[in-house]
Amino acid sequence: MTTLARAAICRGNTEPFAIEEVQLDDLRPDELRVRIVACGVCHTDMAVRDKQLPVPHPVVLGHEGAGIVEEVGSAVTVAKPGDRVVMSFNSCGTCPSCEVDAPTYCYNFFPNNWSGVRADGSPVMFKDGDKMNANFFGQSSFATHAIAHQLNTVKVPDSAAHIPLAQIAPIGCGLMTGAGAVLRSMKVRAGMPIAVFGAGTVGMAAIMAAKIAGANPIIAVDVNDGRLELAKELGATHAFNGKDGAADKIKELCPQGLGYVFDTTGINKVIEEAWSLLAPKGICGIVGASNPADNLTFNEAEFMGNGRTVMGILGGDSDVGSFLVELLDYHVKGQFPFEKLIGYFDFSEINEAIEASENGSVVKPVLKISEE
Ligand code: CXF
Ligand code: ZN
Repeated sequence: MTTLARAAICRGNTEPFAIEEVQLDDLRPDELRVRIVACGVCHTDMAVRDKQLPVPHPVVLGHEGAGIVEEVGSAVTVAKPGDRVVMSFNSCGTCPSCEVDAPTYCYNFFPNNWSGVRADGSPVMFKDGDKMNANFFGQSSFATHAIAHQLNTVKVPDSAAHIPLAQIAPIGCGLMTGAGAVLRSMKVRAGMPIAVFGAGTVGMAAIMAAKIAGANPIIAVDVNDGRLELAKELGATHAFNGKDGAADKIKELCPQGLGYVFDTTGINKVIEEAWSLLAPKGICGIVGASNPADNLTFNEAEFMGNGRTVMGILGGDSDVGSFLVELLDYHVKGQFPFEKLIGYFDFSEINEAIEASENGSVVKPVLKISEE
């Protein structure tokens, strides 16, 4: 028997998201139905709205959901009805990347996250009896209810029982990406200098994680002075405006070069300049969404002679389950204070939340969808 839900339907960027009635399919053995309490808004939702990613329209987006499990399929072991859960991206669990706990590079990422249907082609959502594209990142959490999966659902540990789900919701995307880039992908060493370019959710998470790792100095670069102030509150030891000779200031501060540069801007000229600031054995981590036509140019002799690494990073090399629990532990201890990035909106204000994300007035908008 299908479940009735209300979902925000995206029909492109010429009309606002509209909250309408939909029906959710019955659960498969490895699926959970989650009553959504809250969902963060991410720039990837807007990239899909703007057709920059190959997700079919109309579609129900939202991929930073948190909620309470209502029902589970027969093979689900990650959570049971009544559990508080947070959701992240989905993966196949069996490809060569998943086999080595690197699901962000899942060979079957598209069918499991962006096809609009389950990986086997069946719809998870209907509207007036017709298929509705959903299963976005294995959830589609801009809705009162979502079908999630065994591999993208994490039970919130009891140690975080006192933290509201609305606060925890955004942990499964940008926060995980920035923190994972520092702690898992680049494995930042204590005492080494790092510069983070772009102080949005991913950059701020990287700065908080760099502090956890003991990096020093931790340099934030952005073009927005308000963001730079917040970056300092979260752990940056220095903050330079990118419009104001940031590279020269970094060279003056760290004449031997930087152990790590981390780019979240996706702007090739920013990345090339950041790369030029690296010390011997330095790592340049890249996560920013870029123009698909862009290339990067590096001097080959400097690249080889200094033993530099240029590292493309997806989702902070997160393995979902254990890493999200680790990040929640840092959050509970006050070492990962991402609540400072959040601005809350009612579900009915979804278009205002998106606007706040796009105009930069809120770093991480979170929609409150139901009471906990
Ligand atoms: C994703 C990209 C693929 C891995 C998880 C995070 N980004 C979403 O916005
Ligand atoms: Zn995202």
